Amino acid sequence: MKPKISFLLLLLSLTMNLMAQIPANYDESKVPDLVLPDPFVSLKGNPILTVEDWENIRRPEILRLFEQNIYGQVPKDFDTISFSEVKEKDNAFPDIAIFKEIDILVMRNGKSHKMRLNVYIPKKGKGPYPVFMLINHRYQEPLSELGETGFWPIVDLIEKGYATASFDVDTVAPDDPETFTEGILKTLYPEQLSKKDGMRGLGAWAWGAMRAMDYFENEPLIDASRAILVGHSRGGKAALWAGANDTRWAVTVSNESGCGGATLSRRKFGETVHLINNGFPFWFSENFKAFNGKEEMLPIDQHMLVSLIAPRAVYFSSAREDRWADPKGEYLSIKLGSRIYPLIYGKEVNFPLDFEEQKEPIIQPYAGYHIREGRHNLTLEDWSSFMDFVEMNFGKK
Ligand code: GTR
Repeated sequence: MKPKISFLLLLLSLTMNLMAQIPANYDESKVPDLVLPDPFVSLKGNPILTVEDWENIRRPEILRLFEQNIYGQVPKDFDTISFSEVKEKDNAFPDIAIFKEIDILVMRNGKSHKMRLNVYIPKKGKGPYPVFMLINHRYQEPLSELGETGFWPIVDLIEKGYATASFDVDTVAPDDPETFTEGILKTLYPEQLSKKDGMRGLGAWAWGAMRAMDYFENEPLIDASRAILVGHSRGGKAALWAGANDTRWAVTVSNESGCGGATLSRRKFGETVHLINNGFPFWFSENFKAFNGKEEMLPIDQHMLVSLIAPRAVYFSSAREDRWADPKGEYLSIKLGSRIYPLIYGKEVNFPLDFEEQKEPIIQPYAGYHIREGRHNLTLEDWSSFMDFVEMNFGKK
């Protein structure tokens, strides 16, 4: 290598290292004034006022902008999908639930990939049951511990009359910078790896949620028209992206998904685009890296994910001490994004309070929110508000 080039490369890597060390901002007075892209003006500059214009013009534009700039493509094509029941483990809750371990086998271009879905269906009452589906990145913990921590409170959900399912993200794309391609990216969609707007980890997990939905549509004991997709943190980012792409989800829930999920990137509070791309370079598309430190150049912000989920229901939750995920940004994002319900769909949705005054959960049709005390985690307290929100929404149908 010529000395001049190697010096430039050295300088570049030093600058990148320095940037990576920029500490997160937690000072509200240093948050930039928010100038957000308008969901209701098309790329051609035309106002979007009707459901027709929204669904035919603006919604596809926004979806494509998220795909191109943040999450990458979500390939929807495959040749075959099949579901088979495997029984390896005992059912931890034999008195109250039927437990099914389902292998979902997907084939494309002569190659196949298998992902595992764990499903619990109530024994009491009469199906088909509505289902809570969790994108799980903590699956390695024993089931009993998950039950205790409330991360996946199977018993509570079953007792309330819901079926519940979850898959371990690693069975779709490992959550690891070295091995993330060792799932569907290598077997089913290798061409994505060479694209700047190609799918990466989060997109793959969203794809996994869609295949779980394919299974629900084939399971007579489950009511796929009343399916709720839940994700915590990185799982919440994937859940929002799946909810935006796949209109079969009746409700999408993000728990503390923060940067690249629920919160507004332009606030640059807590985790930033640069910090997340540096920490997790395999989660988002390559194109997202161009916005490191340049959030204001993004043609979209995360409140527009909410508008992609409408008119279906959406719920965000935050934890007071989870400043890395920027609770205020999460609240503003749903407050601003949910304006689509009244403005386009003529449905009443109100977030009357400022973030600082927000205490009680907002349980109302279409869009809800809560902030609880404590740290970054998915707890029973969170789930019980999700269930309240779902009950209110399904009751209204
Ligand atoms: C953090 C990451 C966050 C969030 C979190 C989690 O380390 O910076 O974006 O995804 O992990 O998934 O718990």
